[in-house]
Amino acid sequence: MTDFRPYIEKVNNALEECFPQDDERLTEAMRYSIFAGGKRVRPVLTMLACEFCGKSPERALPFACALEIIHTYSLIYDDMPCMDDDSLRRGRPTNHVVYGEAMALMAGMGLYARAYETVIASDLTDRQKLSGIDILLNASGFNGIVLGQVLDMENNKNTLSEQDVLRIHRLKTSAMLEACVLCGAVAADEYGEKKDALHVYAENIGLAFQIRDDILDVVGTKEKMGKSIGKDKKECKTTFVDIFGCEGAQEKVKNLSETAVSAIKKFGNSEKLCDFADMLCKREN
Ligand code: GRG
Repeated sequence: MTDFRPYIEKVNNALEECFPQDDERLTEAMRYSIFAGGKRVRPVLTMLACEFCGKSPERALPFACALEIIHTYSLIYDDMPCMDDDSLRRGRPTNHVVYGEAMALMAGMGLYARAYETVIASDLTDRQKLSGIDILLNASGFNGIVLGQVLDMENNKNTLSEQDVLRIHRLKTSAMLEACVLCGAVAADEYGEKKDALHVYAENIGLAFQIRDDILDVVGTKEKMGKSIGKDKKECKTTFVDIFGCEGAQEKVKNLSETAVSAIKKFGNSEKLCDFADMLCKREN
């Protein structure tokens, strides 16, 4: 199994450069969530996609950071009282619990802007920057996680079909994972077959990742997950566990992972992405 820690270390070092410490409470609030111990799934995936396309994974670091920053911003907003109203995230009190709602709102906006500044200030080419920003805006905008969140806000009557749940998962979670591999491909100047294969891979691991999240919301522990569990049931959200049961849902995870892996396996250099898919399907947090 590939050791992903060296990738995580590179991401953390690059994120340090994006958020130098100063005396502003806003900086403290942004750093609080960025360095709260997230798994760094999205930035590592971005780097692996670039490497799969035959270029050094470090080339994709500006996009990797931008994706982790946008993801962190979405988590701060997801936890706010007007959304999921949660007090625990990444094993710590949520941003608004520590800094207050108004500051959490500002920290989120500051993070979102910083994501794009990070790309613009990088030494990527203008074409890479423009393509990457287009991908980031699509995934984080009203055709991506914002719409996914809105549909999920309305998912509170336990009445959705499998297709409805799939749509929410695609928008809320897969869109960002797809953006990761597409940005990785852009950083490697790959616009052909490998990019298409990566897209299929990410659509499938994105869904698998969210279904595993639904399962862990039922069988996981607060300590391992670092966030509240049992929320889907409490909020009457339809999930894959409701539709297929825990075992059936895990079977879906396995099938999706196999489809993801088969999309990239015909190319060389796919071992790390295969290991990554495997790790995501078996994750306990
Ligand atoms: C702020 C852009 C923006 C949109 C607002 C709140 C919101 C709309 C969207 C939230 C989307 C959301 C919370 C999706 C959940 C995806 C998910 C499975 C998150 C957990 O990801 P992990 O497990 O978390 O990678 P860590 O903490 O390890 O990074």
